[in-house]
Amino acid sequence: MTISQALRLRRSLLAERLPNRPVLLFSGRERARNYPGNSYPFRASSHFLYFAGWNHPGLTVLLEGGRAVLFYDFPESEDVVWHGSGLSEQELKARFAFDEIRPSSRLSEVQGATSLPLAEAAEQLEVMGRVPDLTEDRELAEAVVFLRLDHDACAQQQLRQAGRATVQAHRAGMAATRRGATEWQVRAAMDFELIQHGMPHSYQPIVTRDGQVLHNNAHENTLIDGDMILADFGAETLEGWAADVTRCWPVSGRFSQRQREIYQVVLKAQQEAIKAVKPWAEFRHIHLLAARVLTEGLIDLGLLVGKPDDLVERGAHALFFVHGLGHLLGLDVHDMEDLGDLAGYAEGRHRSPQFGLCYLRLDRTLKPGMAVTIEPGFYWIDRLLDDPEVLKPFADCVRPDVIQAYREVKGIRIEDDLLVTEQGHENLTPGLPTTLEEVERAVTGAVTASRS
Ligand SMILES: [Mn+2]
Repeated sequence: MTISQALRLRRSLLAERLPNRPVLLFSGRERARNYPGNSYPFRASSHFLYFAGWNHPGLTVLLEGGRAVLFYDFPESEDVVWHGSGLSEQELKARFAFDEIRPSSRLSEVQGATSLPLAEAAEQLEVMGRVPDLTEDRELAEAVVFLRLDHDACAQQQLRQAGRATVQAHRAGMAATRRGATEWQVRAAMDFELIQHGMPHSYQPIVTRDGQVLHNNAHENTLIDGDMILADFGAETLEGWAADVTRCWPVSGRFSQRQREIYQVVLKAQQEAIKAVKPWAEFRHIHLLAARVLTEGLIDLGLLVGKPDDLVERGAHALFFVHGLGHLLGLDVHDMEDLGDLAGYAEGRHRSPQFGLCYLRLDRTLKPGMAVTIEPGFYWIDRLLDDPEVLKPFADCVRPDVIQAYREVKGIRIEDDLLVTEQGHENLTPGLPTTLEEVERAVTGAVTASRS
């Protein structure tokens, strides 16, 4: 399925769900870096990309009855001097299946259109000097969520592409890791792979020895023996589809005993969770399954004491596994999170107030065509584990003396991307070192032959 076929299909499916309702979608504006002539790299709104395909700023598309009208001003001669003439009308129509292209001045003729609840929409229209009758539309948002949850053949291809480039980047990061290198140097080796694929990141990379800081985007540290890299790093294809993968590996090429123990526990939780990914499974149950497997492992190691089910119900595991098991994946790395929990939570379901569970981003029944991440983790977060007030409610089930011995583990997360299929699931990020032995071999270089 080509991109233009996919775009036509998506537009007609939207028209089927919302007949007689014209919809305006906006690509968004370039963001100035202090002054307009120097902008941040542009990335169009994902809803726009899904239906219009063209990653270009300042665009509006009108979807009506399955047709797509692009509002676009072809560059004037001064623009051509600086930026080139860009795609011609014929090229735009052929590549993105636009039925018609109108100058943006004709946007004012659009009557009674709705759009998604995006601040971006109002802002872009204001810049164009024209605000048509535009209302926020919950039914439209629900229809878009319905369609974007179910990845078509074109989207699946894109997700696989993003996955493949991401796997190569992680392998390159493992191979480039050595004592005395900086985190930046490891990241550079990973970036090199993406750039070779012509792909940007799908989110700000995490490549750090301090994986216990959950969203740590700094790379200044010099690596020493005993450190472990946590890399949460994903590619985005040219059409905008994301991968999201995390691996951890030891700088020395050998995990320490404590790292090894915890890594095995997290890996088992991940593997059990992946096995449970299939149509009609409840993602919340898979999250709780992973929490239970992790808790059993921590009981075996002596960090926790008690019955696994009781501990999970009380949220004791969340002292270490603070976040949710995963999230939707698609054009956004947390797909459609711009719509709040409308995509992540099925109708009538809401976030739990409990610490840990409140960070679960997905509570839906899995269906074929959905893509999700599976990413359990263990974190030694001193703000939590050194605080007697935090530990107090768990005084009967945590062993502070044993916990202290695992401080050196810092953060371990193992994350893969899964497509739900009729038969169960497809791993979109296969072939990445995952077991302790595979990871150690990849760091020490014994795995280079399999990269060709
Ligand atoms: Mn993720």
